[in-house]
Amino acid sequence: MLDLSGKTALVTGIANNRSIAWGIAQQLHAAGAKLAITYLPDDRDRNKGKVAELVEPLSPALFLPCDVQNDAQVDEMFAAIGQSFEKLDILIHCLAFANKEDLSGEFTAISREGFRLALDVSAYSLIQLCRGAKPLMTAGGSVITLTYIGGVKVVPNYNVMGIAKSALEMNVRYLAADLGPSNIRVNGISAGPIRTLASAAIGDIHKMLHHVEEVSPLRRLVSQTEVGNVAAFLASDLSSAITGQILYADCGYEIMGA
Ligand code: NAD
Ligand code: IMJ
Repeated sequence: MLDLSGKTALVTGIANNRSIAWGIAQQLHAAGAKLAITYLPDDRDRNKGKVAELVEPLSPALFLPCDVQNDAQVDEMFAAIGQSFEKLDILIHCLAFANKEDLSGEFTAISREGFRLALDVSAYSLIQLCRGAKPLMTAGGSVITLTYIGGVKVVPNYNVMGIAKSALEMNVRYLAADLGPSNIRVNGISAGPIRTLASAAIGDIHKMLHHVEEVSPLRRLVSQTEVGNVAAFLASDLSSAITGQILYADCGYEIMGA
């Protein structure tokens, strides 16, 4: 098992026990990292309770609200981390959002507001979180985001999220170039399709999952734990020369032509 003891990690994007971020948090914890975990607050704080209960076994040092559309809340989150942690080593960006009606039907139907929302939450937020993390990453750092092949190739219904992932992947490269001199690495994991809250809501997802099971070289889907292991590697010093890259954790699906 790789060693992350002495390292601290900020993990965003846990909604429930199927979240990719949950798989990542578990593997970072298993490797010995100290965790700050965030949740997306809702009106009645129901999400807070749910996520708090789920992550309790990982005994996070910090548990904080973080809606990336709320600049003041993001600032408060980094202030709290700065006060509690000597330094921050690892940032996990594992979130995306588009209006549900923009994830099916005609691509040309996307509204200016729907486009803005998807790009804001799913792509701009990586820049925003890197800016906040930079002054805390005093011993260097590793930033990891989650992306999908729909940002490179056309996947039915992915629509505006494809544009957002494309922007996110280019953000990875510009951020890697910008933050490299501070010894902060920035990489993306392009995960194959996984059953989560963010995919369950999608029409035809079952067909898509079945297709990947049939076509991928490993003839199966990737698991949250396997994505977590790739994240642990990218977070660790074992990957110290890797930055600006998108690593596919998709059971080989990306190499196939048909
Ligand atoms: P998920 O629904 O469990 O996670 C999405 C997270 O985004 C949730 O925790 C949600 O609270 C958070 N979020 C949404 N809006 C937010 C905001 N304004 N501020 C802060 N957080 C916000 O689903 P998931 O599949 O685990 O998705 C995590 C990441 O993995 C996403 O970037 C997604 O695009 C990516 N991904 C998913 C798959 C898949 O098939 N599930 C494949 C490749 C990549
Ligand atoms: C999402 C839409 C269309 C096709 C899709 C997906 N396929 C996969 C996903 C084939 C695998 C899941 N994915 C990779 C995502 O990035 C999902 C992002 C997402 C999902 C929702 C659903 C609920 C909602 N808004 C969302 N915003 C982003 O209201």
